[in-house]
Amino acid sequence: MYGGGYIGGEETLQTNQDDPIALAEFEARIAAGDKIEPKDWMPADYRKQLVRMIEQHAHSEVIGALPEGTWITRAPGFRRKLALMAKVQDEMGHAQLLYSAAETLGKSREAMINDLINGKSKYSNVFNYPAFTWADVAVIGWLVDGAAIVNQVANSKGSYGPYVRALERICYEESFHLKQGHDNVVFLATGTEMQRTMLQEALNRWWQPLMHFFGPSDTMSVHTEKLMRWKVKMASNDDMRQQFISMYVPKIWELGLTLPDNELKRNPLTGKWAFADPDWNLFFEVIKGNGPLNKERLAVRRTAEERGRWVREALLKADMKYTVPFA
Ligand code: FAQ
Repeated sequence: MYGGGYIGGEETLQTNQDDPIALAEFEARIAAGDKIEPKDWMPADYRKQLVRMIEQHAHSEVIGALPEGTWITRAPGFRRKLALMAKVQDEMGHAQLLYSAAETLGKSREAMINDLINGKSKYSNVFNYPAFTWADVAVIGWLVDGAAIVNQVANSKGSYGPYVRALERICYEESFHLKQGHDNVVFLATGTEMQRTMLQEALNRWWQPLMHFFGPSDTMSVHTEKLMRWKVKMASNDDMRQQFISMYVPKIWELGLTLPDNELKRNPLTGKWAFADPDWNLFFEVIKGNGPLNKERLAVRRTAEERGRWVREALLKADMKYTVPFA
């Protein structure tokens, strides 16, 4: 029996939610490194936090397919087009895996999709920006995927079985995406003056959204403390940001590119990087729905949902045992 949580989008309270013995046993299992499975007892807030986080992650994969997706028809050359198509398909596959993991916690896929298109659920800030040129696609493939890997490799060691198994598989595919993004970046970085300029401009555009990607600084983060105690989140926002910077800044500089942050500097004694504090007001505006492309992104998904309705209904009438969310 579920230990309390969402059923069909409604939150239900189980009688033993406040049972201190059950909670102590649960926390002991987490501390011992056990995986929690869907039918195990769990505190209502653990369930709620997981639904929130996995659902936001799934939505990010769906919306994240859009900036690159618009470049499939314009990819320079057949091989790059094939690789990009495969990547975009993978991202949608990740969404499927993640929605399935969230469904094990009792929230229906339909309720999740509705919350996305109605603007009730969040998705990653980074996908509310335009991909003006092919260099934006290269930067997304290398650095947005690189940032996602930092986060997902950490969280794949977490406590909730269905989520960590989904993340393990996702990480394999993201590693391929990273290589295709890196290949595109190196090609442009070693190309003509015009290609290098195009790449540098894209990098300048994406740096701030990438700094925001890991979430608000630890002092502003609302959920980190509890999520880390329950091993849902395995590193804090600032630690993940620091890890990303230390992995990628040297590689970016090696290519002769610059970053729009004059404060970026590695402390040789601690190995830690100093960097300019990201503009958090801008971040909160973007995640509230006021970024450059939030409205357009949701409008695209809403249209896809409407246009695919007849397919879902036809499949249901054909007595299929599952629903097809993205026809
Ligand atoms: N964007 O208390 P915290 C990808 C919200 S997948 C939007 O620190 P938390 C693949 C947060 O929800 C990318 N909102 O939150 C790909 C909360 O608001 P709420 C997605 C954000 O959960 C690549 C509030 O701020 N990855 O890229 C963001 O402890 C290329 C307070 O924040 C995941 O979702 C943000 N960046 O830590 C696809 C991974 N950051 O809900 C296509 C799983 C924070 O209370 C192409 N998620 N907020 O209203 C996580 O690891 C965590 O949820 C964090 C945030 C680290 C994102």
